Amino acid sequence: MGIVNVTPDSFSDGGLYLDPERAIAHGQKLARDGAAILDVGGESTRPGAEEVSAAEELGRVLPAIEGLVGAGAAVSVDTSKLAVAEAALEVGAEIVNDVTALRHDPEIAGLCAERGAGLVLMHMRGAPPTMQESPVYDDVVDEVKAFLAERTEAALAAGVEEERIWLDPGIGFGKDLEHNLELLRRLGELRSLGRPLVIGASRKSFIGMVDDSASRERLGGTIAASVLALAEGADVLRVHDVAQAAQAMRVAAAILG
Ligand code: HH2
Repeated sequence: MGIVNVTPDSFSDGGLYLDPERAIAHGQKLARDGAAILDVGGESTRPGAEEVSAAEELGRVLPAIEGLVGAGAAVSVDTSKLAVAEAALEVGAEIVNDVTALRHDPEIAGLCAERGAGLVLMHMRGAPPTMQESPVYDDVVDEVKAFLAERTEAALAAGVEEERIWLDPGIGFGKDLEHNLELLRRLGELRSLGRPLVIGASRKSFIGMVDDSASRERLGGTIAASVLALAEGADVLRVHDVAQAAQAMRVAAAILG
């Protein structure tokens, strides 16, 4: 899954692809580099980020989604807003990637059910403005797992087909360094949820906490986390640097058999 951030303020590439033409060209490059899905987002969820309006978010993502769908790409829309999800599916997006797991707009579940769209449910403790203020867990893996199981039930109750639900432990969302490392180390425990696992470790700050690197200098750490996630059973890797990650995945998969 290649990341297309149509935002002025994303933590590692904010402003680079705010112009729709640039976003489309970037998405097409990621597809050529090996991305099976392009995840288009119009609102940063970095720690401390403020919400943007649905109108603003729509104005950012719709032209990029239309252009990428028109070019033959499979697109997911990274949004928590019903209006944005609805318009994105209308122009051909196939998946809604909701980092709030239906807590912001529960009606997204009914929308996905009705349209037969895929749905990514992600774990987040708190909300972006405050989520990194001393998160506490008894057992982060058990708590994330219980949350994802409960959110899956909510999606199923709204009519979403089980086969269309993917789950994501939300690396960096309301977790400190040790929580992120433990989730990656014990990712295999989430396999028993029975749904494909999405991992978004790309360029995240936990990498910088290990080696003091800046966000644009975390490719090696991204690859390390992604390869180990693959070995633990991750199915979808959400990354900025698709060419390098895809090569790492091919080689890791060949070794793992
Ligand atoms: N991470 C980000 C955004 N959306 N979706 C899923 N399913 N999993 C993730 O880990 C995830 C996500 C944050 O990364 P990015 O889009 O690069 O930054 P920003 O939120 O600042 O735009």
